[in-house]
Amino acid sequence: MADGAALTAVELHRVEIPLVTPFRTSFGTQSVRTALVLRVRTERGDGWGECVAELEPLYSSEFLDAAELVIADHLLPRLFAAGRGLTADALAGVLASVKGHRMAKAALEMAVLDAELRAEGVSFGARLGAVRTAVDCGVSVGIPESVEALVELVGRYLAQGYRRVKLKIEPGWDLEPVRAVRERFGGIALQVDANAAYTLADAEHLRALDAFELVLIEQPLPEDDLRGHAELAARLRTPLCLDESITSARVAAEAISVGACSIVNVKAGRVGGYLEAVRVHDVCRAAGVAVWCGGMLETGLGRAANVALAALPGFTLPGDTSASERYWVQDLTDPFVLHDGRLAVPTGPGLGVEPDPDRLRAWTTVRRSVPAP
Ligand code: SMG
Ligand code: MG
Repeated sequence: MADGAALTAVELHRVEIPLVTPFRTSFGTQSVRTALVLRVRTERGDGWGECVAELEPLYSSEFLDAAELVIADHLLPRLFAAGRGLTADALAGVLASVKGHRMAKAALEMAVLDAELRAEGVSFGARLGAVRTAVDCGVSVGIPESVEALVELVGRYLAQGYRRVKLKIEPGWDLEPVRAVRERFGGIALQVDANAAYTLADAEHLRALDAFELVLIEQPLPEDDLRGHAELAARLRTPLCLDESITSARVAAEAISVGACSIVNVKAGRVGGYLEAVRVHDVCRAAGVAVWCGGMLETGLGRAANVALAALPGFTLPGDTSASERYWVQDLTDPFVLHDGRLAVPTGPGLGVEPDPDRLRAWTTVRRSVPAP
């Protein structure tokens, strides 16, 4: 097998970018996004990737320092050893002996895929199977200090054109904020995300959310509790959606078959890459389960890939694919701008966007380059 372009070096840039508003979820608050940007250098040109692991292992077990270490010490040696056998399609197989670390693997796959597509002159959207030129966008709203502040914030996002609003909830911040937003804004598309903050003992309490005609409730229970989600789903009228639990297309198929969810949030980092994300989409579509594209506060790099993914036919609900200005004063790439509640799918080769070299340099706190041996 010699149809790939061998890697000659990989650069790891740890980047810190301040968020325009702090983002609070049930597991913590972020005011600055620390991202790991990868640049792969290959015989046929460069490619960019972004690792969505968070600074601390609070969303999932992965975290940035671990991702950096596993990439440098365990994943790159395997990619270098693959030589010209390394294609984006082959990458997951090359790394399969390393267990877990899906966000780290996904970032490498994204960069290798980007290099490949740039060399071929093909866009991410075309490669993944996009059928739309623009995607409907929602916005994910963190937990602010008060219900009044929340209503104010939601009003601002709706005025900007977002087509759906997602509220973060946790015990003690659920019925009241949801009621306030529903009463103030009428029949908007509204959904909630609990980031696994509840247990099955809260089933009756969560059932009170049925009164608000939500699009869905996202990940109310722990990541490994498919059975609990199935029991809860049977007791609620509101559709259950899984995020953290869905770590592969196989798990998606299992979750659907046991009745643990009827909608799936697709995040490429969480499932090990954009190619597996497409397989999650395929499994769900075949089962008649709607999917939407999740978000991990990506820079324009990850956003470009997410928007391309969200243009696949099964992505029938608006995603957490918000415009650059929802997150940053300035994005790492040219900004993604909302038009009529939609973002345009990039059409250029690969991701169709690149980091601005000056901003990348200015915002990088640690940079290291790992050359091929
Ligand atoms: O990228 O707009 C975004 C954030 C979307 O709410 C969002 N993501 O559980 O779905 C989720 C969270 C995980 C990241 S919180 C830092
Ligand atoms: Mg979520």
